[in-house]
Amino acid sequence: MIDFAALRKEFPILHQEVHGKPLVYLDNAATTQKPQAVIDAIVHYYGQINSNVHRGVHTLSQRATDAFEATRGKLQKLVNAAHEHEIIYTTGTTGSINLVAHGFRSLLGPGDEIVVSQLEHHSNLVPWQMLAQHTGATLRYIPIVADGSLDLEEAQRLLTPSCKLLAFNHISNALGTVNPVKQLTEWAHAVGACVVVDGAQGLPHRPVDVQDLGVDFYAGSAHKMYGPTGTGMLYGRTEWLEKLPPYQGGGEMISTVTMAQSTYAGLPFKFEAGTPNIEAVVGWGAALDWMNAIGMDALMAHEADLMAYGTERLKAIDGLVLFGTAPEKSAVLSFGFADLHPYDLGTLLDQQGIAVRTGQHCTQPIMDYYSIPGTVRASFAAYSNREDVDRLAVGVERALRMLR
Ligand code: C6P
Repeated sequence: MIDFAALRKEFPILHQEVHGKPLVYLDNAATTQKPQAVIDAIVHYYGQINSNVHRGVHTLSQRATDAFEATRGKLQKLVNAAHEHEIIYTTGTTGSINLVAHGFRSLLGPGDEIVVSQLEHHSNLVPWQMLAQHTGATLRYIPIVADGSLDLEEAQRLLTPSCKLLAFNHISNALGTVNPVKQLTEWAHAVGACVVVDGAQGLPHRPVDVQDLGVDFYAGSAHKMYGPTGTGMLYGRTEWLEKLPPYQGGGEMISTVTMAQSTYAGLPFKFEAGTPNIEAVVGWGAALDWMNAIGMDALMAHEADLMAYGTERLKAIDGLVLFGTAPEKSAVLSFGFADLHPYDLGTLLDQQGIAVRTGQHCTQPIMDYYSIPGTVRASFAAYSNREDVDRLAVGVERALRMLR
């Protein structure tokens, strides 16, 4: 049995006041806070083993390399990748998706189609627009329906032999919708398309088994799962990683370099040019250990309780509209009021020490679908509790009295 109240004490940042009120941090979909274990791992890295990786025979470099590579093994286990070399370190989900999109420049042309959903973060949309512009391929969109889930009939219609690539998220950051990854992947593979999943919100909130899901690529960010900013991963199936050309050229990604030409390193290093964000990768390893100690089942049960309680508390507020009511949702409550701008509400919540995100959440097509300027988004993590939800509900009521 996990003691979630005790676990909250491991996050030093949560124990402070903002505008004279105890902080309520409900912006976890933007980034999670870091437990002491992660902070300690980074301090230890810089205090004891800082060195460049894969480059020196000296002891510190080997220690740094071991710590750096240990995280790759943990990530392989986390997503059940068949091989460790299928985990590529990147700068984050955005970096991962751009790597794939760039690689597809040499694989697509006019007549080919890229299918993306309307539910995407701009990170899983703009790179495909750029790819379409570059190659002459056509971009098509799976629309969303009123509850914020994907129109699956339309998805099936769009998945024709012309579709060479399907990209969608595991979980929507704006609405919390959990998408049927396995089903969509099966449909895409039936027409020969490659499947790219944005797992920025999937990895922190759901178990991920890339072999069971069957996906070709799965992207994630450390900072959304209690780890540091500036690093992330791309899982890629070996066949696809071998097919894609390198993303960036530089040190580490080569096998031989002459004045005339270069040959490239094997996986995963072919995609890891330059000195990586070593301390962040090491810190991510500590975050993965921390999450493992809780276990995904306990985490999901905890967050499901907060979602049920939060939905009930918010729905009781007069005039509140909840955006995203799909049957399977995760850790996000997005809401608004017909007569109020989300920024005004967010500002008044901040005055009460409550941190939420307001606006479009980098998902403008979703906001356009609902014809709204944005939402107020409360999002949960392991350390969130019912008291946070109560403070949010009371805070919203108070803000409403001030604004109306
Ligand atoms: N969403 C949010 O507040 P990066 O910035 O590369 O770590 O992650 C980008 C990204 C991609 N896909 C999804 C589904 C995401 O949620 C995010 C990041 C944050 O919702 C910051 S915009």
